[in-house]
Amino acid sequence: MKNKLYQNFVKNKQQGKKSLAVLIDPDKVDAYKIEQLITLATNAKVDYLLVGGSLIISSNLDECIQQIKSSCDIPVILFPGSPAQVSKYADALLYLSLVSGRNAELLIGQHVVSAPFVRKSGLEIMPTGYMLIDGGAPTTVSYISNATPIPSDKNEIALCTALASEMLGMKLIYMDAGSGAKRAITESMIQMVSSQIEVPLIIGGGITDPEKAYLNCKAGADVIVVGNAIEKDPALIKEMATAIHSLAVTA
Ligand code: 1GP
Repeated sequence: MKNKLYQNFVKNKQQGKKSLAVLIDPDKVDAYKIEQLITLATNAKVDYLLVGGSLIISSNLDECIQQIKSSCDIPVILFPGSPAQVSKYADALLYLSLVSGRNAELLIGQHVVSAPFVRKSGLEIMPTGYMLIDGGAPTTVSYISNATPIPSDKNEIALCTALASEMLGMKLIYMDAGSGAKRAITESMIQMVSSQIEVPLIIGGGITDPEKAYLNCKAGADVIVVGNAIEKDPALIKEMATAIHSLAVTA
């Protein structure tokens, strides 16, 4: 089926089913760690594995994804910090446009340069309006992107940015406080944005406990992304998944 994973996102949203995506930074894992994460993720029924990072130094992206794909059925979605992080071994690509910033390179420039090989990769492409929200301190993504994040209390800016992205044709909105953010995105911002957009909403950055993940979902997040907290304590996968999956499915 064309756009199989995206159809899955949409179906889950319609049914009120909330999902957990575990973010794997290829720089921070070795083969042993990947195996450990996959076992925990499979047992916890994790919905997606996101692979990528704002800055990747090692060159083991393909190997990392091949290992994941050979040991589990959880869909692998690329979350690239640059066009160099495109691997044909994944299932899909968050085709990110940094809509909260005014850096033309990250809005469209890098997409133009990499378009032919992204198309050739055969990956499912998910056009994503990527919004950086201030998380209380500079993060790797805010530094690398050279873009000012949306202030954490400016819900209306977040809403207008998300609405504009949706009207421009973005199929997903990803609001991110940045990896390791001191402050995760507020429920009031999530609520305001989710109540007025139709496409699935991904939330991440600084989510360290299951209660926060649960509250984010109740506020309207469809997919919760957790990276750092799980890197530090992989056993958290189970608690996060249980909290997120505990929300009632409506249809
Ligand atoms: C970062 O949203 C992701 O882009 C995940 O953030 O590592 O803080 O969980 P954390």
